[in-house]
Amino acid sequence: MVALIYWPFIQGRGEFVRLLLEDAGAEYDDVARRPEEEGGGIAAVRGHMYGEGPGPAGFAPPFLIDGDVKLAQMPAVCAYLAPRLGCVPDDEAARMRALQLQLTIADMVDEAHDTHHPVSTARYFEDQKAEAIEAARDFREQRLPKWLGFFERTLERAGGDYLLGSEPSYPDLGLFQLVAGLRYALPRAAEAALGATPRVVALHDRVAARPALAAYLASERRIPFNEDGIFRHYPELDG
Ligand SMILES: N[C@@H](CCC(=O)N[C@@H](CS)C(=O)NCC(=O)O)C(=O)O
Repeated sequence: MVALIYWPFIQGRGEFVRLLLEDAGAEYDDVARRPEEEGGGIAAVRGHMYGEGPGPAGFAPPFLIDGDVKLAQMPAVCAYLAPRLGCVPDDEAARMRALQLQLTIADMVDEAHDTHHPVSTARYFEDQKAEAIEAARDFREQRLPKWLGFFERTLERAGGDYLLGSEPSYPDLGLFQLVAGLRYALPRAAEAALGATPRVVALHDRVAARPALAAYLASERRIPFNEDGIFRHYPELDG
């Protein structure tokens, strides 16, 4: 059984890995969600940031442990798991294309995060609120439609129901999570932008309806969005 090590109180970047595992019905140990006295909690994440576990440490969670293998960086973790879980086609070009799309999703995740932390991740939102209001305006007016437009065109060109064509793969789960997160963080701006990207909305709904994911999303394993994560709802940033 693989182990996921990620902050236990947010969806964050760990959620992209959880979605993959949950969709495949895989058993996994979500280590930090165990109580601290059972090896979980924040202490588990800190331990793995500073050298615990097999192999060299990655810089920041999510971390995946599979036997002797320890990996960090969300897209790399997903690319490692996907062939093992049957969530990416076999041929190399399709696998690299899936990774390309997941890296693009990760880039957009960074930008969404930086709307509330445009100056520094090391400072509180309240200490960079004026800059955040400005950054969020540019994100809402320019970047959000541009990013979603890219995924809309990708779906159109793919000619099927999914980003790679007729078969679902892990970036589809990632795009679902992006839409869910944006709707939570910036409900007005997200609905306005999504109005122009019907294929992205349909993809979100198709992924949400996958039986294993629907069960996961309704379960207590799905941590609710909150103001500690990547997608934070601060009304002043939504225009
Ligand atoms: N590019 C990395 C980013 C990892 C990352 O920034 N993790 C955050 C949580 S989502 C963290 O714990 N950062 C700790 C730090 O930067 O000190 C990825 O995609 O996994």
